Amino acid sequence: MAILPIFVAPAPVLKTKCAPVEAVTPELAKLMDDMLETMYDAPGIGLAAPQVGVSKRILVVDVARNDEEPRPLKIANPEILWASDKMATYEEGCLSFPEQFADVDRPAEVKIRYLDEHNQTQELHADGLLATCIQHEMDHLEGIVFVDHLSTLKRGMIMRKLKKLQKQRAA
Ligand code: GNR
Ligand code: NI
Repeated sequence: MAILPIFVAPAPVLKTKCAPVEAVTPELAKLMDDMLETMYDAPGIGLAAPQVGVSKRILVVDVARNDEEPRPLKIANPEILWASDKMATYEEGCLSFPEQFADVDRPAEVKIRYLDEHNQTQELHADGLLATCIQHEMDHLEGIVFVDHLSTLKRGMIMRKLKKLQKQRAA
């Protein structure tokens, strides 16, 4: 396994729509493992392939708390089959926007279909933080990031703070 570098906004790869995978090959299953290791190291609860510079429809998620057994999900080519009318608001962060947080509204529950690490079709009904995280990761596959859900004003504030932080880090 390997820890991969995470791309930070405004990297163009974060704005690029990802291509479906033809099949989850052993090489792509290894990428999923590397993404999980990268996510746990960060630490984060989800990671999408474009965040490690790969424009493919692949993501990993694990919303288990530290006091719980890990529950890694390895997902390729996800599709939303159903989304609840009921919405939920979470304070979101993103590993590509270090130290930036904002409330985002999304459907509270979703049902998805995807290919797992064995190239098998799976379906999953998600609610709570898992539903939010899966939707955040699926946005990344479309080149959409959480600040795209905010007002122009809030997005501008976050982009300025991020720029300042990057400048400090470089110095
Ligand atoms: O680690 C992460 N935390 C998080 C918190 C609330 C809603 C979404 C997320 S995903 C984020 C990791 C990340 O950037 N995934 O793309
Ligand atoms: Ni993110």
